[in-house]
Amino acid sequence: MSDKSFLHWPFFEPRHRELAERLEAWSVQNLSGIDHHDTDQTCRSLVAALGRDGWLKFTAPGEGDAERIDVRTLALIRETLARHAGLADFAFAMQGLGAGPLSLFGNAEQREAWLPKTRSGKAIAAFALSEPASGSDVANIATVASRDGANFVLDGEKTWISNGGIADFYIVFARTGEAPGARGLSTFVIEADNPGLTIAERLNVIAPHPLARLRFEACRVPASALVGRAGDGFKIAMATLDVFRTSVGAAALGFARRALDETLKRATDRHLFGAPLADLQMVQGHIADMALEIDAAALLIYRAAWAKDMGAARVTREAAMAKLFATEAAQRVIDTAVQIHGGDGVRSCHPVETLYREIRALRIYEGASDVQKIVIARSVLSALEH
Ligand code: COS
Repeated sequence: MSDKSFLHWPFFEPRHRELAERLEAWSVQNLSGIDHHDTDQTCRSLVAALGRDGWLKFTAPGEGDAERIDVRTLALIRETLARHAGLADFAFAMQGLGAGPLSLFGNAEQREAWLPKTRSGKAIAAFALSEPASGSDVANIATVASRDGANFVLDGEKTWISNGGIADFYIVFARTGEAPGARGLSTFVIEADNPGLTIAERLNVIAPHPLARLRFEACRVPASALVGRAGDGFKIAMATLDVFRTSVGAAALGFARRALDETLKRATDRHLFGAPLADLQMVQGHIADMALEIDAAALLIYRAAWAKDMGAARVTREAAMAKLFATEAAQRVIDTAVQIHGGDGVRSCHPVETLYREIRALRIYEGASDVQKIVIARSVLSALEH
């Protein structure tokens, strides 16, 4: 049983504690024995189940709910799902990231067209930002959207697109040329069945999930596909990432908590030199380090989430710190868990072996660790100027 004492930290309200308890029970019921062979089908089923049982409504605001996304809720859901099953966290998170630009910047028609479907699990969303020649350097995006009368025509490629191949719509960032660099990008919502959009390649990675390279060839969309204002694409991408980067840290935290849970089981069940592993001071040292990294990561994550929920205009630095620390710390925690499990730790499909594969990409996607350091350093340095 994972440590739940953090739920009594002052960042949380009673509704957060109630939700964490309900989701824990739901996860125990619904997330055992997830099939990792056909990840397309598994992710479709997970989106449908998460939608059916009301969890996806927290990925985008809508009727009867809070007006804004509650980042503490997003983070709590991601850490809980990640602790039970990485693919469930993936299915939830990508629905949020794909719907994010619509809920934050979309007009009423766009929100009405898509958000009820993403919230109920009836449409799968994807966020298409990275390109073969620009992952970290977003201002360098080469996909072009040229105006043609009342339409835009997109040409270019996007890669590492999660949900690529199973999504019903893609949020696509392309160059519209209002200005050079970051000020000349715009955001579009494009349906998967647009004839100008094809899946150029499906990509296999160490922790498999739906992932693809997309090709846009004379991909024609009406002006109504533009999300926010032309030229604001970079800011829309960054503001969306400001919300969701904290939740990547939360997923890493969920993986790390699971690694500690598995380690505690191992250290008490397994005997060595005539006593449980947990009696060895060297093992106790590892357990202390793991618990410390987990609490430090949780503090940074829920600080960033709480600041955003309290109405901070920008949490770029807090979100970058949360993502950077939590993903790097989780990698260390999981590596220690593998070590303490000995041979079992590297056995295919053992829980800690799965975690070891799952954590790696989180230090890369939605802003690699080095990018987070740039963001943090710029923020610290710019404070000197004011
Ligand atoms: N929210 C709102 N506006 C933002 C912002 C944010 N978080 N971050 C930057 N901006 C604005 C800046 O204020 C600036 O506006 P002005 O032109 O009006 O001054 C503009 O956007 C350009 O910002 P900046 O000069 O910082 O752009 P850079 O090209 O130097 O940005 C980094 C560099 C590395 C920070 C950025 O490209 C980045 O975060 N890259 C990683 C992207 C990523 O996560 N990729 C993974 C794909 S998603 S899986």
